[in-house]
Amino acid sequence: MHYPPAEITNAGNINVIVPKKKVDGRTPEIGQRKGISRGDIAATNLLYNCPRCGGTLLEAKGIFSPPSKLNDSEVDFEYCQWTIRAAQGERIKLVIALLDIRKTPNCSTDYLEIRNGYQADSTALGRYCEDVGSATIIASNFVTVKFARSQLENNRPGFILEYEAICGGDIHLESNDTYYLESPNYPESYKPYKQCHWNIKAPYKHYIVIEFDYFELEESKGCKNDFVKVQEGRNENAPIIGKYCGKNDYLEVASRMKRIFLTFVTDGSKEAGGFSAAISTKLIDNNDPTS
Ligand SMILES: [Ca+2]
Repeated sequence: MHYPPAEITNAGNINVIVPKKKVDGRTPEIGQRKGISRGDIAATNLLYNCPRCGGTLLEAKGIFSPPSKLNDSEVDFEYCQWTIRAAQGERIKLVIALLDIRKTPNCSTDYLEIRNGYQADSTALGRYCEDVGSATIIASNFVTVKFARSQLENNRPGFILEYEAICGGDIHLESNDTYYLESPNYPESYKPYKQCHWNIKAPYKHYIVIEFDYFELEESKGCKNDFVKVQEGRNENAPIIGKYCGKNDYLEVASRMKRIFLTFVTDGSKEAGGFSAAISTKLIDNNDPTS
């Protein structure tokens, strides 16, 4: 809805469209005040009972499968292709929850194929035509999923594939290394409901310095909404060095030892530009009383 709620009514206090059903005793917000609706294909592919032969999936997570029957009973072959996209800096985790495809030598005619990227010659992560159990595949932020089957096998379900955009990971630095880390989707705004953890490790007798040359997160009391948390150690139980939010023109955080556990969390409303940081290692100087 791109008009004010009462734009085309003859009484200014009456809304044009009002939901009939109340949720928790309140009239729910609709239209632009609620947000942008999901793309049709992305939305329908999230459902088992409304599968499509191909499409673009932009949701942060979802589950999809091909139609249970061939689209056209006259054709003797069906070929479907989906692309899954996540934000820059994220990776896509795929889980083959079910695979039921006719087995052919080298999976030549009937198969599920997963590729990193979107070009035909991009790296194939796997081609499957027999049960692989619950296989998990980690890909880049752009994945192509191809499915081919012959008409004779149209009573088989094909596959059920779950996907999720994930962030974080391990960063192992050598002496004098610099690693550039950005919030997912940077330089665009980060997305709501993100939780990323990075395990940063420096070599023996080194400590870690994180220089944020750009830092802008939603400002909130106690940084309870969106925040970056830096901890001295290898997991979320480690001592906290600092928790940061809002806008910082220049922020530098250093550890005393060789490990940092870095967390980036966002809540459901108000996003900002995120962060861009250079992470480097420095030799611990035993003569320096602060080290
Ligand atoms: Ca937020």
